[in-house]
Amino acid sequence: MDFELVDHLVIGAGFAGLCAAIKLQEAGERDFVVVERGADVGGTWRDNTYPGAACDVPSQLYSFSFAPNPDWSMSFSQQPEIQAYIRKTAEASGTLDRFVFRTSVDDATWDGGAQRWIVRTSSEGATRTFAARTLISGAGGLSEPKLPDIEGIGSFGGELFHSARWDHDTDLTGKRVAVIGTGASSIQIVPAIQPQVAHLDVYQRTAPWVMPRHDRTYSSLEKAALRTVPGLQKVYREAIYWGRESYVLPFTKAPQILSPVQRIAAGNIKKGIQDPELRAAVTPDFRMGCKRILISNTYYPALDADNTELVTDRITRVTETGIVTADGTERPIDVLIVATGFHTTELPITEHITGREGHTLAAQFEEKGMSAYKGTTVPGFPNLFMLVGPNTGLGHSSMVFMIESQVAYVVDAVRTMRTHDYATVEVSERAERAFHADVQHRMQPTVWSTGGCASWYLDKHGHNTTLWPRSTFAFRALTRSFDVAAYVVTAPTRTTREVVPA
Ligand code: N01
Repeated sequence: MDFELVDHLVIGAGFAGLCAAIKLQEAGERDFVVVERGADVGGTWRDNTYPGAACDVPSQLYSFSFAPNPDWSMSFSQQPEIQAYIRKTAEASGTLDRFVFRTSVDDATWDGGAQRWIVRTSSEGATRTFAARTLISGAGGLSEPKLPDIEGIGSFGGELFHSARWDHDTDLTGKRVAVIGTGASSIQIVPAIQPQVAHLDVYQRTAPWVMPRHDRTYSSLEKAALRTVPGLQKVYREAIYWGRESYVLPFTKAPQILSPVQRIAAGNIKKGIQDPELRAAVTPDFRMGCKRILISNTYYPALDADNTELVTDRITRVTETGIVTADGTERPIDVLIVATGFHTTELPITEHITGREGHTLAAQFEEKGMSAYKGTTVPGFPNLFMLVGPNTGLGHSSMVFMIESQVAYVVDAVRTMRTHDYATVEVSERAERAFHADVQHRMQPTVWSTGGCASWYLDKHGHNTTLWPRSTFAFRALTRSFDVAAYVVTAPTRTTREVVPA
């Protein structure tokens, strides 16, 4: 078998993988490859092209601190603009020649003898195998669409697609359309397609809290000022950052503080919907913040439109021509859009990564619960670094901030390995357990645990394995430098020429 020796193999070319590539290069690491199954950079922003797709975190913060963009057209950017930003940043970084597109990671197996990850990839039938010193996963938490397990869904005869795999060849004009789900994706899709379709059924299992969206277009003067006034963009970004950070206390320690905000969301319902029955149907029965707080000025009016019906009866099955609910009603449709979210608590990439003891990361997570030291490293998986790993998600601020923090940690780990000639670094079981216990302890008073809802933040045991229960600056402080004392390190045992498949 031919191996391609590389120092670092990065999985995924979204915000996380791209950030890793840029920062590795800046640190003088030249020998790395980024493997991406899609045809372009962008990750979730490349894949989610549904009508109305936009960010609900302000653009100034939802961008790299090292690649500020004074030209955002709006305070909350639309998907095409974010995707263009990611592409432009990738081009400007000079790292794109290290990216291998349309290539999937089939499996990555730790070879203890060679002290390398043996990574098999495939691209349209052709395979390549890399032997990498470190494996950096930027595969993301929102990459694998989750289809609802509803009886008969496979027999539906019309067009059916997931929100993250939008079928742009399907013209919705004049059609009867159903959307299943009322999460962040759905509340953007519904108002975008409602004026176009003949009839729209929105299937709601749980009503979300939806705040007004304070979006606005930046004037040319503002953009010019951001471009030319020294330090202005940084100060602006900081102000947005601290505004967002003010949510940490209510989310994590004192959810009752959110009561006035919840009243604003209740006002948004009143403003957007005239029908009292519909108002009652969309009013959540859990505390705000328990599920992601959504923002929209157009969702409620779209639900209130004459051609829309909100269906709250449980779906029992899908037929060839429609959807049947528990009350026996069948609503005929031409197109079925499932906006039912992603595999978040199982992280699909973990099924493809096999560690030191011969089991997959998925199996370890299944047995011990999904957890990683500082959201990044896992015992039994030497030289593996996860970006956007367990308990790094946010309910209030920008994931790009978390990604930059984690990447700084990983790059410092790589630097430490070079400086001290460590062949492997593996977090100790003790350090990881202590970290996990602290995270879960802090999770207890949070609104995600006490707010009275079921959410994708929680795994099947009710543990929150997805969100970070502290401030983002606390996370940044924890990841500022690589704390080698928490790791078991080994010296090189072989030369790189002696790689042998496991
Ligand atoms: O998915 P979701 P999403 N039958 O999991 C319902 C990010 N994002 O794609 O609440 C019927 O939030 C489910 O019901 P319930 C963001 O992090 C960001 O909308 O579980 N319904 C829910 O209503 C977000 O959190 C932006 O009872 C079923 C919906 O489907 C994450 O992506 C924009 C069902 C799923 O909601 C995911 O958002 C968009 C079933 N069998 C997304 N299964 C930004 O703006 C599920 N549901 C940054």
